[in-house]
Amino acid sequence: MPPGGRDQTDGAVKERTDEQIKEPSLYNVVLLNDDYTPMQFVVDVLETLFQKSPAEAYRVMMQVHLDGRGIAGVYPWEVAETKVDTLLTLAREAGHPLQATIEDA
Ligand code: TYC
Repeated sequence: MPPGGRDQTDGAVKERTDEQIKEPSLYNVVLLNDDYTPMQFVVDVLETLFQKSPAEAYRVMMQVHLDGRGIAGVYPWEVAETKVDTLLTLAREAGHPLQATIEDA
């Protein structure tokens, strides 16, 4: 029987007892500073794409502006990838050089 599979004991359903549920690994979406992307554009994407409040979006944008980088959000891998794809597409379409990376959380 494969791990976690069922057997045929008297028609009873056996509970899985030999495997633990694993939470998905999490990844930081990290925004990088540049000299050209307007502050308001960064605040807007933090609000719309990363569901930040206006105050939190401004705080994260200023952290990136002053420190060079900052965490926009923490997600499972495929969500983080999609967020970065969307972010880069929005930035490119608006003509801004905004960049982001994914790192282990
Ligand atoms: N440094 C940019 C400016 O002065 C603002 C900025 C903030 C750009 C955050 C990118 O990820 C960024 N207009």
